[in-house]
Amino acid sequence: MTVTALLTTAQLLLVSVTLSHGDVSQDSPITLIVFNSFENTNLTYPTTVAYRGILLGAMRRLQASDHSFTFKTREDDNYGPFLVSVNGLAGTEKDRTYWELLVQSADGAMIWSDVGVGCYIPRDQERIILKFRKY
Ligand code: B12
Repeated sequence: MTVTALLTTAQLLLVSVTLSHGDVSQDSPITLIVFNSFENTNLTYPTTVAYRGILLGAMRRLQASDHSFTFKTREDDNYGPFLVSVNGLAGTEKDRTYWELLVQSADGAMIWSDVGVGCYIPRDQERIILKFRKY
């Protein structure tokens, strides 16, 4: 095989990997909003998520880089990590409080996430709202 043929094969492989896997080096900017519905206060944290990465990963990145943001999860056998507390404030069964997970896309549409932080994959420019509320 000539050098040109080898190069062409390598280029074809690269194109096919890129098409199937996307640009793996690209992190997406997202915003985390911590909203306490009882006190009507919110804190805004710009952060990033890995390409097709989960929300929990973005929250861990943020916690590691910004010490004003902390959170704790509890592992559920069926659904994975349940978000128990944010910035030291925990939901309790006694008060029937919890951290709800809402998502606002770049076009402003708001959705209620039907999966938890371990399964949700944020998209570019999304605003993730962690809302402390009653159930
Ligand atoms: C009640 C309920 C809740 C209550 C639980 C508190 C309580 N003490 O009752 C509250 C309101 C807190 C809740 C919250 C959420 N829930 Co819910 N919840 C349910 C529901 C209706 C019943 C669960 C139950 O009582 N089972 C019976 C008991 C005996 O079994 P259990 O194993 O002990 O149940 C516990 C777990 O289910 C856990 N739990 C409840 N919801 C969730 C969600 C996640 C992601 C995790 C890890 C655990 C978890 O809390 C239960 C009580 O301790 C189920 C649907 C269903 N019919 O099963 C959805 C369900 C489990 N919830 C779901 C979701 C998506 C959420 C939220 C992410 C919604 C949101 N957008 O905020 C949040 C969790 C956010 C967070 N903080 O991590 C999904 C999970 C799907 C998935 N693959 O992730 C389900 C299946 C409903 C659906 N739409 O499909 N939930």
